[in-house]
This record gives sequence, C-alpha cells and structure tokens, in this order.
Amino acid sequence: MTDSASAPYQLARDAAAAIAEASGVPAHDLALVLGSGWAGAADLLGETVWQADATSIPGFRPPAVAGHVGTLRSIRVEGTGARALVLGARTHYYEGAGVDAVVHGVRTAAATGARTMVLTNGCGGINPDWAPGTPVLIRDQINFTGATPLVGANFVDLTDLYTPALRQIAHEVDPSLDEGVYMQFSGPSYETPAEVQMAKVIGADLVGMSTTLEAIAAREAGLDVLGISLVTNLAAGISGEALSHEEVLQAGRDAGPRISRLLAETVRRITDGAA
Ligand code: 8IG
Repeated sequence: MTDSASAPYQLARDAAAAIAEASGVPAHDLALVLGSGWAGAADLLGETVWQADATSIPGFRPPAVAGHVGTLRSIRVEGTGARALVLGARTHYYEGAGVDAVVHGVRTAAATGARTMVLTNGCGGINPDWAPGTPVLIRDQINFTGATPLVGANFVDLTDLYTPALRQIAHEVDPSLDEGVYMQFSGPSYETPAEVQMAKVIGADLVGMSTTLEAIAAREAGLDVLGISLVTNLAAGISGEALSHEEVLQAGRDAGPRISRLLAETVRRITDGAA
C-alpha cells in the first residue's frame, strides 16, 4: 500500500490505542454503531465501564445530525463479560468528509480486536407492511453511492456480507423479524418517489444513507457483520405522506423497548464464550 493509502489504517490503530489507554480496556470483542432511533438501544447491554466524547479520540468527527450522540462507550456485556465498544454516532457520506472518515469507526473497532461489527440505522421502508418502528434484519445490500472504502486491486468477496450465523441468532431472539435488502443513497435529500420505485425494481426493501460503506470496510477487516435497520418512515411515495425528521425521531422513541431487548439479547448470544 502507498503511504497515503495506509494512513487511514494507521489513524484507526492510533484511535484503538487511545481507547485502550483512556478506557483501561485493552481489547474489545464486538462493536456497535448506533444509527437514527437507536441511541438508547445499547443501554440494556451491560455496565458502561468507560465513556467519552468521540472527538477526544483520533480521527472521530463531531456528529452532524440532531438525534445522533457523539459518544464512545465501553460496555461489559451482562451475562458473558465480553467487551463491547459502542460508537454512538457515525460520520455520514453526505457530510463530504470522504469515505475514510465514514469507515473510521469500523476500522478502529477492528483495531481494538473486535471480531463482530453490529451496524444499526434508521431508514425508509419500501414494504408497506413495515410500519414506522419496525426493525428489519439486513440480508444484503446495494451500495448506490458510487464510492468504496477499498483502494487498489482489493477484490473483497461480499457474497455473505451479512454473516448468516449472526442473522440466525437474531431470528432466534426475535422470530418475527423480517429480512430485507438495504440500499444506500448518497443523500442528504431523501429519495424522490421515482427513485424509490427504481430501488424497489432493482431489489431493495430499505433505503438509507449509511451502512453499506461501513459493511464493506468491516468485511475487508475480516469482521463478521450484523445489520439491523429500524424502519422509521415509509420511503417517499409509498404512503403519500411527506417525510419529516421529527417522524424519524418519534419512531425511534416508540420502538425503543423492542429494539433495546433485541440488541441486548442478540449481543449476549453472539458473545457467549467470547470473554
Ligand atoms: I431515518 O426514507 C431515514 N433515513 N435515503 N431515505 C433515506 N434515508 C433515510 C430515510 C429514507 N429515512
């Protein structure tokens, strides 16, 4: 790798070292990114042993969106003793800071020793059966950004990008969970109804502005990936109503207890035997 291509990986190693130093936790087993509507969902995971403003760690930028919390937390998972690193906010592609900034949290998680990346988001749903507040497991993705975190002839296999064994665990925790294909648009505007119809025709069930670039970076780092979307609104043109950020925040509040339990129990089962 060239010096400029390796710099973001070095920055992630620096961040992981800073987290180990500040937290006193030398390594983590699993990491989570909390998306829109998921801010409270990590509270049932276990005891928070360290927490800090993400901007105190190298490479992390302040969050750009109301409703996102820019906090890093180290949690000792209740029942298993595993160490979970919780990234309370993400850098979005639409912020224009570049793909390396978008995936810095994932690379940092990998550098802390994490073997599993749990990516959550709030998104629009194309299936009208998914009322706002419905969690949906991500089965596969369409990266429609035109960007990638990979540089050079790095032909990472994405056949089982969202690890089947982890999806199986989530299904065991909540047998009513549906699965869907998540499509990332660049944003920051929501889609037009015509773009939502295009997404549907090419096989998407969920539309959002995050996650796919992070999943690719996680896979490149050798992590297992679990993705869970919270449908916070029906995608444009599906319901006939206009989209509002307030609706997104409200759906997150309403879904809180269900997604908190889902996340906590799934993480517990994933990390059983990890610590
Ligand atoms: I929350 O309907 C949320 N994020 N692209 N479309 C896109 N992103 C979203 C949406 C949506 N809802």
